[in-house]
Amino acid sequence: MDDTDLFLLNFKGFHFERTLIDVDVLENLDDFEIRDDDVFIITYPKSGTIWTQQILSLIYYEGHRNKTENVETLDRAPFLEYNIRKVDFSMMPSPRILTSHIPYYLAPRGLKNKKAKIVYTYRNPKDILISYYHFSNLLVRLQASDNLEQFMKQFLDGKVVGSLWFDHIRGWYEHKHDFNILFMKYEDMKKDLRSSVVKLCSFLDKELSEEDLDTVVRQATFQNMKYDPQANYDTILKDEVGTRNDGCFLRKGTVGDWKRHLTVEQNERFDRIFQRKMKDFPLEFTWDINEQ
Ligand code: PPS
Repeated sequence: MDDTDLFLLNFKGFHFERTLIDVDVLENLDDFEIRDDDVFIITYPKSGTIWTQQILSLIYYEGHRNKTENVETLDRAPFLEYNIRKVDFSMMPSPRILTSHIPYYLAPRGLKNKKAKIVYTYRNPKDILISYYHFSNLLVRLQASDNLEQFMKQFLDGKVVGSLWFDHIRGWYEHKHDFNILFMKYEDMKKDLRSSVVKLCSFLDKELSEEDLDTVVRQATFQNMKYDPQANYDTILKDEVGTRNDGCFLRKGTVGDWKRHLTVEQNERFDRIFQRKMKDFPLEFTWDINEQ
């Protein structure tokens, strides 16, 4: 057993965070009862999960939009496998918004029968790497790294929660016909949040007035979420999960931060692996917001 195994639990070839996972939940994932109007947010870690949770909960629930309900984003769209607040999913009112990092092959049977909708948010993997590096050093339940090189090796070996990014996105994309799934690109959301919200509404069959759309967009900006205690995870991380430093979950929220961190050699190495693994992969990635 190396240090990595203290933090990771391998279930059917996929790495989960050991201390937050309930193996019973994993054993029963296949039978998890799906409702027709469920919507799942599925992501590889650090790809824009909380952002999508926030947007979808604002689209679906007027009480969140007009702030008459005081519910944290995590509880509006709880994690299926990291059920840290022990939500009884069967008691959640419909439509339920549920969140997960699972790979396509662990998805509940009902999802494979296209019973519910899935929003899969993806992000360029170099920014994920940097975001994940900071997050791993922040959270006591993740393995800290002395430097980026050490973390990059783990990330590229899939020895992190969520396993290999390449496998996660490829798996979901190549099996997209088995699911009712929409792929949302983090960088597109960053470039034009309003259009992204409109796209989501159309997929979810939700009609919002122009005014409501404006409200969703306003409340889902990085600046708003960072200072919104319901959305920024500050209390949850510090009090319930445990942190090592004063870092924030909503750290920067930008595109292209990797340029400030990767050396030329690291970047070239990353590119070589990316070319090899993602050859012929149809989705396009945006590495820098100014490139378009
Ligand atoms: S997790 O741990 O998997 O749930 O993390 P996840 O929520 O997927 O990813 C966290 C990163 O998303 C950024 N974020 C945002 N970016 C832009 N706009 C908004 N509104 C927003 N909300 C969250 C967050 O800052 C993390 O990225 P980094 O690069 O670390 O800042």
